[in-house]
Amino acid sequence: MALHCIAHKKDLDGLGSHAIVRRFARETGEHITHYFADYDDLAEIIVKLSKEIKGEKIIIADLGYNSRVLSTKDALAELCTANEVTWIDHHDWQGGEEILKLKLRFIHSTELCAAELVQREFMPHDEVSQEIARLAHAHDFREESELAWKLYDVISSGYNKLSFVEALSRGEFWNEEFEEAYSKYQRAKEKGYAYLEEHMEVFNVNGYTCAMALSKKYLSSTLASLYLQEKGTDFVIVVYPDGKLSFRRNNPKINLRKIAQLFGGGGREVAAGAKIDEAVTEENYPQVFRSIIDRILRSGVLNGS
Ligand SMILES: [Mn+2]
Repeated sequence: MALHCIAHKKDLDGLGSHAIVRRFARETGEHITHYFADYDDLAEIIVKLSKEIKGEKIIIADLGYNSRVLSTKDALAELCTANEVTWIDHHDWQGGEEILKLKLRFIHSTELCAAELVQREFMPHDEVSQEIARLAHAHDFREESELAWKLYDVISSGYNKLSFVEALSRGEFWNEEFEEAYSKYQRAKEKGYAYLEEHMEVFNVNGYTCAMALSKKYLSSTLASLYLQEKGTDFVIVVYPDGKLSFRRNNPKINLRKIAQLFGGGGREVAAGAKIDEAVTEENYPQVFRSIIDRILRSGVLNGS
């Protein structure tokens, strides 16, 4: 039986999940195909596979549902009926109940990261998989682990995802190529932070403070938002040139999921994302910032402070 692994492409949890499934496939001798997905292309992959494969095993990991996935429910239903689908995730599934009625195995916990769930399910006694899961957990839960954060920088540097997954799946957690990608990315990161600093504004929204900044594309939303969070404002918004928005908070009273929903996005209370239909440039970003703040003010989601 052939195995198809669809998992998040942007962080150690997603690529770690890929690596553990790859190790599992090596052990069972199954042919594996990896799909490096994000929320904007998951629906497309589902539609494509629903037309192409039958009688195979599909593992979806570290990806929650979103409105685009809901809109491809028929294709997903077809995919689940014709194949053996396991969906492993740790995001908030409130609102995704329709999907869970389909013929699929759903493994979920918000206490663990996706790679840990994948490891427990597929490689429960394998030490290398346990180590991958441990590193993914450290990064996902923002814990201290030098290696986990260095690996995350390698991913953020644009390192080839399949090569990365292959190395991890062989128990190779660091090598010369990783080192080179990592050091190059340190210089890019410094530039990215300087740019963020120069394109940042602090707003007052219904009594809450918000640091918002325009980021270069190569600075990941995790790194950019962590940088802004250090400013100590109640919440932060990272804005990307393509209109992508990333929300994080310092103040637990703020529900970021609700704010992201104002812009057609979603996520969790503690971390959420959205996208506006507008390119954000050096020229228009102050107006874009203002209109984002205005929309939050008008919505009243932060009222009651
Ligand atoms: Mn994750």
